[in-house]
This record gives sequence, structure tokens and C-alpha cells, in this order.
Amino acid sequence: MKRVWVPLASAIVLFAAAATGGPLQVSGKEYADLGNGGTIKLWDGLGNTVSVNPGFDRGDVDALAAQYDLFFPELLTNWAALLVTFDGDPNIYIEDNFGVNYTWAVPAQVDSAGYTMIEALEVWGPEGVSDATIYSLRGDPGGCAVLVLGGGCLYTNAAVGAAIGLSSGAQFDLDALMAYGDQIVFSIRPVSDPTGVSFDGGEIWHWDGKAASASFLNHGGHLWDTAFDVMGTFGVNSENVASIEAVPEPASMALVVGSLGLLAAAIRRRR
Ligand SMILES: [Ca+2]
Ligand SMILES: [Ca+2]
Repeated sequence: MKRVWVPLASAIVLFAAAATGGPLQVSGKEYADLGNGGTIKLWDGLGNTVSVNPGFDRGDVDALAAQYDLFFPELLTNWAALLVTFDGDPNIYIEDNFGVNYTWAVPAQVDSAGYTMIEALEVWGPEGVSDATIYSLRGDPGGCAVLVLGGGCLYTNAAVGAAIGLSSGAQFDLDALMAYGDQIVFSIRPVSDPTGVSFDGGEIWHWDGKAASASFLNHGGHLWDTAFDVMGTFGVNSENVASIEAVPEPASMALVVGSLGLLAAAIRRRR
């Protein structure tokens, strides 16, 4: 029994360390470019892609998520690293739980055929097929901010707008998304609300859909609020967050491995 756990724990450590270092050890990677028309691309981390069209509503996909995004709970408690892309920048960046950031993937790894930007990002699905069933379209057409593949509207634009304090007259567009059942982590395009509050698009919120208001994501030692300096921190040319995802932290995975060790010890004691 004992021998089983050592290689398993070692494999998890190696996997976790590699996952934060680059995309090759992360499964099920999908992205959508500007003007995608509902076609998204599966990418292998070596620049190769396969185009798929899962049957989204007509329009350009600007945010992708799974029904239960892996590492969503860990992201909320700062136990997972954040993957993030920005308007006008082709790289995927990572922010670890200490707030250190670096480039996680470059265009040659994402799609060697070239692209304008990563409008939507989804990882941790099975290989070779899309598992993105929660999504948004550019402009939130029909007044829907969060759509379910084949299943209508999860959250209307008006409901999301109210949750972040916008007046009903403010025109905005949800443009980045993770999902976990009825919970979402999301960003929007820049918006100036004529009645007051304005956002620069670099905000990331968490909302469970039942609370009256959404709250800013607290990750990397700071709130992802309007005051957070995206351009200065990441060295990019736009404040606007375009897509988000999560990958494990080495520190949190070490604790997982520690837990496995305790579990193994407990099992040994029971035998
Ligand atoms: Ca949208
Ligand atoms: Ca945004």
C-alpha cells in the first residue's frame, strides 16, 4: 500500500510545478479569437490547433467556461494561480498567489497560424473536444450576459449590471468568464455609466447569482478592482481583462500532497 502513494505524490508535485510553468501539462485548452463567429480552437501548446464549432448561439464568443471550472474554488481563496489575457496583447499571463506575474504562453505556443488576441480562454477539459458549455457573446445580444450551450440564459446583462452597481441604462458587455454551477467570476468591457460609476474593464468580480451584489476578486495580494493598475503591473497596453482561467499553485499542491500522505497513513492504520 505504502509504495503506491510515493509515486502518486511525486507525480502530482511534478504536474503542479509544470502546470504553472507553461501550457503543455494543462489539458483541454481552448481559445477564441476576435471575429470567431462561434468557432473556437483547441490548442495543444505547441502551436497546433483544431477548429470546432460547439453550436453556440449566432455571434462572436467573447468568454468561455465549463459548467464547473476546475480550480474555481481555489482561485477564490487565492490557492490557485490566475491565467489572464488583455485587449490587444496576444500572450497569456499568469499571476501567482503572491502577486508575481509572468508570461505563461506566447503566440507560437497557442496558435502558430497567428491570431489577433485571445478573446476567450478555457482549460482543463478532456483532450480533443470542447467542454465549454457556459459562454458569452460579444455585445451580450438579446440582453444575455451568460449563456448555457443549448440551454438559454444563465444571467441576463441587466442582472449582472445591477450586481456590479451599474444603473439600468448603462450599456456594458461581459467579456471574461469562469463558472462553477451558479457562481461566476467575470470581467466586463470598459463602461461609463451616465449616472455615476465607471469601470476600466480591468476589474474581476465574483458573484453567486443570489447575493445582491458581486465582489471584487481578491487574488495575488490585491483586489482586482478599478484602482488596480493592470498596465503597470503586467506591462501591457490596455487595462481591459479579456479572458480568465485558473491553474494550480505549487504551494497549494504541496498541501494536497501532504493531505494525501495523511490519508495514506490513515489507511495504513486501518489495515
Ligand atoms: Ca459578452
Ligand atoms: Ca474586461
